[in-house]
Amino acid sequence: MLARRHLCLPALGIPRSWRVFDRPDDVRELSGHQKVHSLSRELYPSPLEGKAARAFDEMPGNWKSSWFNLYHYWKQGGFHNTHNIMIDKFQTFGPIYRDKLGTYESVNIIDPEDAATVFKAEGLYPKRFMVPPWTAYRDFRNKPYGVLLKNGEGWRQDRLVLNKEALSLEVIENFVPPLNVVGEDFVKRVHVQIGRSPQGKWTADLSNELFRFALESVCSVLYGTRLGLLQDYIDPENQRFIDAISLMFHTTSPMLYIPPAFLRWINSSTWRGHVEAWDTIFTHADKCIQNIYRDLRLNRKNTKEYPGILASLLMQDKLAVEDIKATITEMMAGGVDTTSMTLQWAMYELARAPSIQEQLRSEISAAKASSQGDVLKLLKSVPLVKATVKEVLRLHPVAVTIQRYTTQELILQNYFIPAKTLVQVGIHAMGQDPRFFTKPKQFNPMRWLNHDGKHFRGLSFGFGPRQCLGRRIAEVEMQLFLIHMLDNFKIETKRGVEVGTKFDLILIPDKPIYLTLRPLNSGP
Ligand code: 2DC
Repeated sequence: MLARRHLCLPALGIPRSWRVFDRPDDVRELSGHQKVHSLSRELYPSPLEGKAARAFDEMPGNWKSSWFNLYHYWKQGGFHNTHNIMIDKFQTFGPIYRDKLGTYESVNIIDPEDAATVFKAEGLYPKRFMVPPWTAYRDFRNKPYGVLLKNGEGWRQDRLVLNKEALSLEVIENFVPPLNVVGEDFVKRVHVQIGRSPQGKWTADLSNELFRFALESVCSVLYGTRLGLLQDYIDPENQRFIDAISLMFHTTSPMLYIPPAFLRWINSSTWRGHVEAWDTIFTHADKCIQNIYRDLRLNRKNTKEYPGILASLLMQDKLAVEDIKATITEMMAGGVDTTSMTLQWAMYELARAPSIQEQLRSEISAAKASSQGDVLKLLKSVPLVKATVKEVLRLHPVAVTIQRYTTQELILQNYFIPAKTLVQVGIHAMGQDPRFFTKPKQFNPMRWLNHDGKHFRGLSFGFGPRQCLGRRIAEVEMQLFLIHMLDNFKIETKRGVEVGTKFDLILIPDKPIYLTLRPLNSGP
């Protein structure tokens, strides 16, 4: 590697071994001196011959002493602060840097045009960073991987079948009725809580209420049945499941950098907690799955209503039952903290922007009037509600980065990136950067409604065939939640309380958010 460095100087041209380039089909000017190439998959002699592109080993960043870095990182509170440390590093090193923390090696980018280059070259089998403790747990317990953790042809086969059931535009209409009812039930529950308070409003940290809402929602779509989580008394097993997911995420973050096998060997509490958490998750998901399986075999399933994703997959018989179970478990676990935290952030932002609440309310009432009870139609006429969800995810993404292993050599910011390099798009940092979003601190859903300046900026659910499988469920769930909540309540929060972000594998609020919900047609 080092020896190659000076061979890459323009006068000498690019060494043969670098020249496995695909033909750039489009070369855009960035800021005058940088060029970004997006590559087609065809093999072609390098037209970059003679152009200055710097060697991989010249890339800025602290990637040489990984264990020292990790120590430093830990000292900075890095296990809960990854997102802020990334922003600092982009400030220090510029729009691309190399990093190595413990065993975790990566190239990090922030520019949407670089993200475009990476995604356009991702190939047929896009591969993201494989969260090591998640595979370690499955290996340890001898459980099959679901689609989240599979790669290659096995991934693609499953994914094509699953897309049809969970992601394609035609199936959205199946999700709308169950998710709409769950949204309405949440509103009913809030009315009950308000009724119990002498002040006629409800002030609370809504985290747990929203966890329940999110689990109820995702299960209504996966299983086509209700768990009954929007009542005062709920089955403690469901609460244990919810708590296990938070613990699972929490114990994952240290194991991004320190191999799980090592933590297992020293019998650390992180590994033990992690195994316990997944055990709880799998046991409960298994129960839910078995119930549906039994109902199907005994022909007890109502054939008129949408049977849910699980039943639909089982009836189709295109995937092995074990694979279906593994993926449904992932979806059930993945659908709780993600949407609930996003909705919590949404209400926090809306509480601080009463005029946007008003704008949304007028959009919603107009859409309600014109759609006459057809919820699918309603969803087609609320662009500002949809933009609100996007804007919340820009400021508060669930995932700090979107990652891909490169399948071929690339040039990013004029550096050579070898094939099989882990490239991370820092979407959290991108969302805060004035180069890519004007007035980035401002919560402004309207920014998503004009058509320019959005190129590779809305990456909250990832991109392409490896994007979030739960995306459509999450979107419809969150849009309907906001529609019903805004149509019924004023959302308020204490002035002057700034809530920050904490990395707990996913990004979450760093302190409880207290929200006040007040019925719309009552007083101030
Ligand atoms: C965490 O550096 C930080 O949707 C790492 O519903 C890189 C990384 C890789 C994969 C990401 C993960 C981060 C955050 C959580 C994500 C995950 C992929 C899927 C998962 C974004 C950014 C999530 C939350 C799934 C979880 C499903 C699971 C419970 C089975």
